[in-house]
Amino acid sequence: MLFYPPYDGPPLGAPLALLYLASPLRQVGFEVKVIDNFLTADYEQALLRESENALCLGISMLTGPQIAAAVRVARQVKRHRPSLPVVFGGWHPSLAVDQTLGEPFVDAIVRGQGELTFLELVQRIAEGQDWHGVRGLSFKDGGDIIHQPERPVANINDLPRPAYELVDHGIYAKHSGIRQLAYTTSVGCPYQCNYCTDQVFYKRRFNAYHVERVVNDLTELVPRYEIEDVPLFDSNFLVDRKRALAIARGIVDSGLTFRWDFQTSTDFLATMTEDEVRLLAESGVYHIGFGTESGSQEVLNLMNKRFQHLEQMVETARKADLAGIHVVFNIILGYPGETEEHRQQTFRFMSDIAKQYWNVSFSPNIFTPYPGIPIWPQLKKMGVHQPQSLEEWEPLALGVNVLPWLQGEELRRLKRSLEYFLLNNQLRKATKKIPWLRRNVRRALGAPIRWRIGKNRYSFPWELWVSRTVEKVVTRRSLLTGQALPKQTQEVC
Ligand code: B12
Ligand code: SF4
Repeated sequence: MLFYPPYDGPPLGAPLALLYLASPLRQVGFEVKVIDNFLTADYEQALLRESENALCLGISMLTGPQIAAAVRVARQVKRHRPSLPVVFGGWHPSLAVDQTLGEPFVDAIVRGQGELTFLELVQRIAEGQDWHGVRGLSFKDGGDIIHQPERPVANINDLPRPAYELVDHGIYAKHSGIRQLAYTTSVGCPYQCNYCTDQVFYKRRFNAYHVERVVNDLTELVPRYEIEDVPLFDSNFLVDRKRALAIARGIVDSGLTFRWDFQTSTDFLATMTEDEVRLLAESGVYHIGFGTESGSQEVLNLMNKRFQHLEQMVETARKADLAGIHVVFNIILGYPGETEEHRQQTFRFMSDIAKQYWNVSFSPNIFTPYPGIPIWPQLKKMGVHQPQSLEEWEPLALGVNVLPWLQGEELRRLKRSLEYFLLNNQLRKATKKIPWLRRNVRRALGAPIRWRIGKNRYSFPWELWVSRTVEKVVTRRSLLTGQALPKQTQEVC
């Protein structure tokens, strides 16, 4: 039994981690049940029912909201059938091993890449053998916690295709509104940003499928499951640009039409030619996410992002714009060492890019420290409280502020400048297609907003009051006509 706990937001296709884990198990004859809240609304009851005959329960977990349901379910199942091994895996348990294994309802943790370790463990359970010697596994033995040595990361070309056939993809489409197939062409990123744990998990090795495998998989799976959209879950898709372009060429040559998107860093896209970026678009790439993080080179250096330069962000926006690809620039605010001046630099720099290129949106967030990130020793010295139990990590959703240096008046100013930054971009987008409105709205609101961002002056925020009133009027009018409004995502604009 494999369980994917609910997270906030619509699904991004079926839970890929579980489909990856299921494949090698099914190849040697085990039956695998994938359970999540989208497939089974009464997932807690279903897990209790299924646990009667199960060999073990595997639970995947990220830091944040998934923890609550994972804990609840594991407790219930353990109470119901105490002898059933409960195994946790995924990013959170792998990065906070002792703390997670310290919980009474966890028997073992598969650290890092899971396919081979989990297969070996399940085989041992089925054969009634002990768990000593399973590389990559941490487990309880009586009162002791045993950590087996690390298992080297396997070449992903040697691992089977995820068991997509296990789930009904239409169910996820009902919730997200689009038929999606999550797919990974690579794991690992060669960089070492100080706030990211990819280096801990995948050891900085870019471990990627050969071009033929990706193209064959997609050309087979997309028509089979009537897929419209393929979000890639790679950490940094463009690390090998030649490979990425060959994949795009393969998709074009296949004659299939579907859209796909990925995340990568600006240094890779900026150094591609305009024609190469156009080829990505021609193959269906409609959106790319970038961890641009800051408009200050000093802050980027503090993050250990020396590989990324400001002019590359502009170049990325330009080339993607030419090709008709929408881009999201993620921004981290409040990183240790960032001053208010750095922050203003970021807002000014990003606003300037947005002024030139319509295709750019932003997703700004306050820095949230997750377990295992390399900068933790410095954070502790700076007074950040490190959660002391599994459940203390649960409220750490994106945007939660736990930074002692970003409180009070400074935090209020940050929030205000952020609101102005987002409003400026919303106005820009809202008035894009109507030139006369653009001219007038810009004169009335755009100029003062840009002045505020430039001068860092946010007292008497009349533009925000106006915008909120307009928003309310629009909402009321829509309710009157009975038209359902989508939920506003304030952070992405
Ligand atoms: C897609 C994704 C999401 C999706 C997942 C949706 C879905 N349908 O799967 C969503 C949008 C939910 C998401 C959310 C978040 N994400 Co996210 N996400 C990713 C991403 C890009 C891919 C994950 C993935 O599926 N990979 C493919 C699968 C095959 O790999 P995998 O999940 O790692 O699984 C393997 C192993 O981990 C292991 N394994 C996993 N589960 C289990 C279970 C068992 C029993 C076993 C034995 C093994 C095992 O075996 C698998 C096969 O090798 C990763 C980055 C990355 N490159 O992995 C970030 C990443 C996992 N996310 C991250 C973060 C920070 C978040 C958020 C916490 C941010 C936030 N606070 O809002 C949120 C979670 C909170 C919330 N909103 O619910 C961090 C992880 C931090 C952490 N400590 O958990 C990552 C690593 C990004 C990064 N580089 O920092 N994310
Ligand atoms: S470039 Fe992205 S994936 Fe790579 S280390 Fe930095 S944040 Fe992590």
